[in-house]
Amino acid sequence: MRIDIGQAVLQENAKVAAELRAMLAARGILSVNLIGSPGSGKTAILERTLARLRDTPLRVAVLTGDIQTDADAQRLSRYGFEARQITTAGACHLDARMVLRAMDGWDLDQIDLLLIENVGNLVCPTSYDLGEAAKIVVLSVTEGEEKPLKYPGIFFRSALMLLSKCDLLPYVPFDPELAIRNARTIHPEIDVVRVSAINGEGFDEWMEWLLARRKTS
Ligand SMILES: Nc1nc2c(ncn2[C@@H]2O[C@H](COP(=O)(O)OP(=O)(O)OP(=O)(O)O)[C@@H](O)[C@H]2O)c(=O)[nH]1
Ligand SMILES: [Mg+2]
Repeated sequence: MRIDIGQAVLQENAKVAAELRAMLAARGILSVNLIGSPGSGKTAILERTLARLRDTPLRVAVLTGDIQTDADAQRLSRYGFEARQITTAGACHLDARMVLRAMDGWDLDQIDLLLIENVGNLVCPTSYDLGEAAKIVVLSVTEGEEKPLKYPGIFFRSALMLLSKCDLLPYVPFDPELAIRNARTIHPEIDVVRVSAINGEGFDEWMEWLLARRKTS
């Protein structure tokens, strides 16, 4: 008998993710899962997002995944919200059980929005449902316009592409229109917001996108 371990792992993850999704839905918590290459700017986006969310009544919690170190959780805990690190000790993605475990002890009735930063990787996190309402792919302008074509899975599954580091556009040979066309070749309905965590470009639009999701989820 041939046992497909990969499939079994994904099926088990799907079960836990379904539990997680039901748990979050029962409490009206919106959860989003940010996925992108190492250094694409996920934590920087979340830092600026948390700074903006301080001006809203929303109660936010953040989970951030890395193979080693709690450096990102330290950065994210400066904004007055709960932030916890998940260190995967080698795994190139978060899974639903890691998320469930990391939430242990949180009073879910005190949370409106759960922001999850996945391990920096454009491939492995794609197949792992974390019970989120939406996956968001972060592509920075230093990575090349062809990335959506080379790594189609994550672009196909994401509701939104955050095109990050747009402040660098004058200095790098990157055509944002082509990158967006490529993303929409893979996923015609994908939303796109151009952002810069350095100068705040696009953050009004990104916050609007996020808060609109909360109303509809
Ligand atoms: N110019 C510019 N640099 C940025 C921007 N966002 C992030 N950076 C820089 O890019 C580098 C990586 O940013 P991070 O936010 O740590 O990236 P990350 O995706 O969280 O990285 P991992 O968690 O390791 O996958 C840092 O040196 C940031 O200062 C941006 O909008 N513009
Ligand atoms: Mg990070």
